Amino acid sequence: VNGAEALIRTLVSGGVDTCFMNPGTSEIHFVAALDRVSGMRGIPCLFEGVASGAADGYARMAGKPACTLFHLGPGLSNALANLHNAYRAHVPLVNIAGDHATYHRRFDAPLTSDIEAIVRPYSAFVRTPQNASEVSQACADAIAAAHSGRGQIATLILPADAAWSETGEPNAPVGVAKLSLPDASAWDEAAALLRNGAPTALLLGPHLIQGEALVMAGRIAAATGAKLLAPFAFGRMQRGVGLPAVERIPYVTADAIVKLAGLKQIILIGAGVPAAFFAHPDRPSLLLPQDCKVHELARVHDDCEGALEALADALGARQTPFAKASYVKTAAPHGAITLQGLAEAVAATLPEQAIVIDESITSGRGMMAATQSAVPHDWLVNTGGSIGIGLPLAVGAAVACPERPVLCLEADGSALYTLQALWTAAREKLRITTIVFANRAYAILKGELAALGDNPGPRALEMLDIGRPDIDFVALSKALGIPATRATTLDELVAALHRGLESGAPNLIEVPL
Ligand SMILES: Cc1ncc(C[n+]2csc(CCOP(=O)(O)OP(=O)(O)O)c2C)c(N)n1
Repeated sequence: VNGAEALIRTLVSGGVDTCFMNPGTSEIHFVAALDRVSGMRGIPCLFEGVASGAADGYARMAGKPACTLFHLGPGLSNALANLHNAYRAHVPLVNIAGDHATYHRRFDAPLTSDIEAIVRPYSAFVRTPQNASEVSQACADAIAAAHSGRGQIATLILPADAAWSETGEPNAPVGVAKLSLPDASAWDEAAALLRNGAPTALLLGPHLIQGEALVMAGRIAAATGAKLLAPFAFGRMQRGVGLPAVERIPYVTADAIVKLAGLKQIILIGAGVPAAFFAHPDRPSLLLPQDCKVHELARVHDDCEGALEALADALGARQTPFAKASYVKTAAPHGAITLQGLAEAVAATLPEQAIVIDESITSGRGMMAATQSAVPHDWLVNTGGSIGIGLPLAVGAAVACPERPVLCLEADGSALYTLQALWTAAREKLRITTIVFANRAYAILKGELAALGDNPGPRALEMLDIGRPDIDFVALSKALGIPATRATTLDELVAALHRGLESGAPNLIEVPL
């Protein structure tokens, strides 16, 4: 076998069987190996940011890493914005970039760059095997690193000669480290705080707003009266009927401060001290009241679930019934489009076990409230503030969960960073319904500009308009292979959502605002 085949075999035997890729010449041996090694599904993406965002969405839903394949430093650089989001989502990801053959680098051919330096800020692990015989072990170590803690980005840089040279049968075993529990004093102190009667919140990090951990948090909340909070940026939240409700800290600093006002104690479980998205000259960076005591029960890469269970035991809350959201059927809205009406249309049509990808920015502020008591579903949002994640996340989530409908709520400006994701969704026949909220503006930034106080000038305002020329998302979608329609009333939107979500195929709805 050559190094590329050894790599793919090691990936597949380590459970990594999906590769979102945009390859070039230096990765062509990896591509060729797809026909010689079975078990790896290659998914072509037309821009690297689609591949990195899809790998993030895949990992959030599959709970295991996909791999990516990028073309040297430039391909990797195109992937970085969504690698940033994946890094912030604490997902496992095996990130592979090709490089020139080891002996070719010194000739400074045009694509030469310092690949390790480009990717290091987002990678918990970076390894460049120097020859084919090092590839399998490097890959096994990368998979282990991707799985360690909560999930991390492990980058493998594969020189072309390490890919094409012959080597022995790959047999590197993948070892996975266990998560460590914090010291018992951490939950004893948390239990004492929860018993003292002061207004308290649990701030739940990634992986605690889903599954058993979410239920356990609900039991603790029911036993103690504590509030359940999630940061504004989270990877995946399970919600809807039957589950404990978790409140999301709002994006707008003033709203976040109001939400947290009155808290005397906060217990961090895999989450950091809540901070504003941006600093502002006359607002605080930290959102908690000044007299709020902060206790860290566990850090994100600890065994947070174990710590939560230990805390429940310390409180005698293991079996306490938790408060469940009860089902509320939302009536289908009618008439002219309003933001509240959009949220109701989503709540009224959301199918059971839908995966909602929310990059709706200003058009979707009412969506989570409207769907709190809907049928059970998952909610995925932007974790790193780098827009252009929604359409790729939808691709990754749909690949991970082909039997579940995916609803992608996408603002028009954000959609245009990674629109090529629609082509991958069409090619793979993914079950994604995308709504594009076409307000023809960077509306959130218009709000920021207005908040500066002086009347915004026309030249400044023009920078935030994306309606000149008008962008036709129906035509763009059709051009990329996805049937599309335009909904100009709530009735049309509800009908299009029913049709689209039931079609089992990709489709897109443009909603002009
Ligand atoms: C990669 C990246 N580039 C630029 C920004 C800055 N930015 C934040 S929001 C925004 C515009 C959002 O517009 P749109 O997606 O249409 O949503 P709207 O505000 O209109 O609801 C921009 C450019 C960013 N967050 N990430």
